[in-house]
Amino acid sequence: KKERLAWWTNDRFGMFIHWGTYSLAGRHEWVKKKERIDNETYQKYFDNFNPDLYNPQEWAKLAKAAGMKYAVITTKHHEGFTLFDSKYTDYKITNTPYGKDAIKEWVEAFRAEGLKIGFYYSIIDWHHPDYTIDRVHPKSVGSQKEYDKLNKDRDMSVYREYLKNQVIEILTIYGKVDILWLDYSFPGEFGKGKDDWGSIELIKLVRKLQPEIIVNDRLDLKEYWGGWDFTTPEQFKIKEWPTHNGKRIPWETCQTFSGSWGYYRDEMTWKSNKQLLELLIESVSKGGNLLLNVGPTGRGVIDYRAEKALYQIGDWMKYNYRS
Ligand code: FUL
Repeated sequence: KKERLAWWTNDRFGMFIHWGTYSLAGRHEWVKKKERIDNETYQKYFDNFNPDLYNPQEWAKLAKAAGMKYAVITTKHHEGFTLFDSKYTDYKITNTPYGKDAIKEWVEAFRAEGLKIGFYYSIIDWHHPDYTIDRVHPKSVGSQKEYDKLNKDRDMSVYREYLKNQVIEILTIYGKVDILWLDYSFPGEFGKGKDDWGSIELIKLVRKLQPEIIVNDRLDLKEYWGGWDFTTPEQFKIKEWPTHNGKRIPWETCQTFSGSWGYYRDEMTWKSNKQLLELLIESVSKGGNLLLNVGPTGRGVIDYRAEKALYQIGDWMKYNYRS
C-alpha cells in the first residue's frame, strides 16, 4: 500500500473538478435534491448541455500553473448523468447537444501536461429507476411505510450491477487511472452501506482491473483496511493526524473555493488567497494532501475567481515548492 501511494504522498496537491448538468443551473450540485426537482423538470439541463467553451487543455495548464500534480474529475455525480460514453445508460453526454465523450478529451489533456488522473464516481444515483429512494434522494420521505411504497418496484441489485458495469467502463476505456474516488455511503436509517453497494466485491474488482490504483474511503469499508488507501476529511481542517487501528493513515482534505462543489454563480463566500495558502501549507505540514475544487460553468469554463486564485497560488509555489 505504501508503495502504490508513494507518488501521491509526495505530490500533495491536486485539482478536484465537479462538472455535470447541474452546472447549468449554477446553484449547487445538489440542486435536484435541495429543491426536490423531478426528472422531467431537471431534463432541461440535459437537453441544453452544450459546453461550447470546453477546453480541457486550458484546465490542465491552469492546474499545472498552480503547482498541482494530479486531478480528479466527476465522471458521474449524484444526479446520475455521465460525462463519459457509457454503454449502460442513455443519460450520458454523448446524447446531449455536445455529443462527445468529455472524459476522453479530459484524460488526454491532463496526461499531456504530465498530471496524474483520477476519476470521481458517485455510487449515489438520483436518476437510475432501480436505485431505491433513501434519505438523501430528491424524493426522500419520512417513514418506513412511505419508503416501502415508493421502492416497491425498485431493485437495488439491478442498480448494483449497473454501478459495477460503469466502474468497469471507467477503469478499462481510458488506460491507466491513478485514483478512484467513490462517493459515498451513508449507513443507518433510510441510508445505504456496504451491502447496498456490494462494496467488498467492487473493491476487489477495482484492484484486479487497476492494480496500482489508489482508492478513497467512502465505501463503508472501515474494517476492511485492504479496501482503501486514504481518508477524506471534507471541508474542514484536521486537528490531529487521522488514525486507523491506532496507526496514522494517509489523508487528503477536499475543499472548495466557496461553499458548493458545482458551479454556483451567486455564492459570495469565496476564500481569500491567504486562507487558501494557509490551507495548503497547513495540510501539507500536517502530512496530508489538498484536493482543491473547481466547478466549471455549463459552458465549460473555470470561474475567473478560481482562475485568478490558482495563478496566485502558483506564484507562491514558484518560490516555495521543492519536489
Ligand atoms: C460529497 C458530495 O455529496 C458532494 O457533492 C461532493 O461531491 C463532495 C466531494 O462529496 O459527499
